[in-house]
Amino acid sequence: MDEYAYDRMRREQWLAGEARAEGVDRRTLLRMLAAAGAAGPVLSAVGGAGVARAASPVPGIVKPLPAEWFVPRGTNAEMRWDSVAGTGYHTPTERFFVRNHTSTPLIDPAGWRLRLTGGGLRRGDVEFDLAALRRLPSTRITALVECAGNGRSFFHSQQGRAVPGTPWTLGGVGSASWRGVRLAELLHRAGLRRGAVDVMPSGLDPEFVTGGLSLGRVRRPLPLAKALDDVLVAYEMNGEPLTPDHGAPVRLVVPGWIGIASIKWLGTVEVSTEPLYSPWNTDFYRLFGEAYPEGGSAPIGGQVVKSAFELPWGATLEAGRTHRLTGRSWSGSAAVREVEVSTDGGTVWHRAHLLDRPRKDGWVRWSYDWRPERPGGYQLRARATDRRGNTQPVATVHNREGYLFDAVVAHPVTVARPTAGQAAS
Ligand SMILES: Nc1nc2c(c(=O)[nH]1)N[C@H]1C(S)=C(S)[C@@H](COP(=O)(O)O)O[C@H]1N2
Ligand SMILES: [Mo]
Repeated sequence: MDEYAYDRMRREQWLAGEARAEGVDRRTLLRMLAAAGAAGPVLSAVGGAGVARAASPVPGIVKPLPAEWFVPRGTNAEMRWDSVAGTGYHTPTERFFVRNHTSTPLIDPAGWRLRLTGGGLRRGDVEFDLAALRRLPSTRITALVECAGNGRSFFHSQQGRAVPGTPWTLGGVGSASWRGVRLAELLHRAGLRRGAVDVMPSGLDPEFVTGGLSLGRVRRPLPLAKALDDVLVAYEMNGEPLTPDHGAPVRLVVPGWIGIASIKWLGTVEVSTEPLYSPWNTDFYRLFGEAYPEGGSAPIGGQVVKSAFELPWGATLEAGRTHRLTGRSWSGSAAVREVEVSTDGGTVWHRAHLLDRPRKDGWVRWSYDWRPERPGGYQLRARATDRRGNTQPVATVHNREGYLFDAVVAHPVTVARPTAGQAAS
């Protein structure tokens, strides 16, 4: 099921009055879309009624955010790539990036219910509590969660054009193992009506307020075909119950789709016989700019190819020694086929050694041994290619919101003369 084609179709249906936009009235949304087309992203300002937790560098996030592991970014926390070498294939939960539109709610698991509702159900509403969910057949999957804006800051720092929105470097992504019940299982148990077309999961976090308007709960429709395919209603992350910041007690995991699809703190799932539309459909995830049509591109689809070094920005390395450089590469559409590293500004590329068997919905760890002889400043580059032939370009075509940065990132390091005491080693 193609996310891109789906969102474009729903948007056209909505503009033609054939899809329902629940929660926000049509005039308001049209006004916001017009503003988005003219003046920058609508969803960058954050209001919301969450509890501010003063001790945290990011009010609204519950878990500790040590400065060695995270960079605070507004209501979000970015994972530091220089902190994850040697942490294993999956991102440890305590190091996983957090993207909150408002703030993390604390939900009592005993009182929590998931309600399936809507005209697309044959026998009316159905509720599951956590115990009921845990009694159902469970599935474990590996999937990345990656924010659509991951890499955004490089539009400015590397390509010279500022873009608004959260200035992620490359740490708006994580890999985890997820356990839960397939959404298909719940939908079949609830009983689907033949005319059901869309599924709208909705979060229990505070309503999202921007420009004085509440857009309601964070929610984003999925086509029934995707919902019945590989979507997981997850209650475990990396073998433990979900933690508050990552959606406890239950979140959705939508493999291969941008992070916003994986609704946290899942409360209701509406099953509709009408096409559904929400502010989190890709009107706010479209590409604007001189390379795109006047009203913006069609909505963006899956994630692109990226690579990151597990190395501090501006690291100092000693000359005349071999350094094992490590990193990870991933792609939204296929397994990574190859990773190359350049240490000379992108002229000569060397094949990196892949440490994992490449897989779809996961990243691959790699290493490259580098022995710099001459002291000075260098830029390290890693470039991945996936099995569909998607590769990382020298530059990403500019788009105003800074989505889908896929260009090779130049990672600066300094090579220093060996200090006297170490020269003999
Ligand atoms: N209910 C709810 N779900 C949500 C969000 C949110 O703010 N509220 N943020 C979304 C976005 S934009 C992303 S990128 C992912 C981030 O998941 P994480 O915080 O577990 O890393 O959650 C998604 N699910
Ligand atoms: Mo996101």
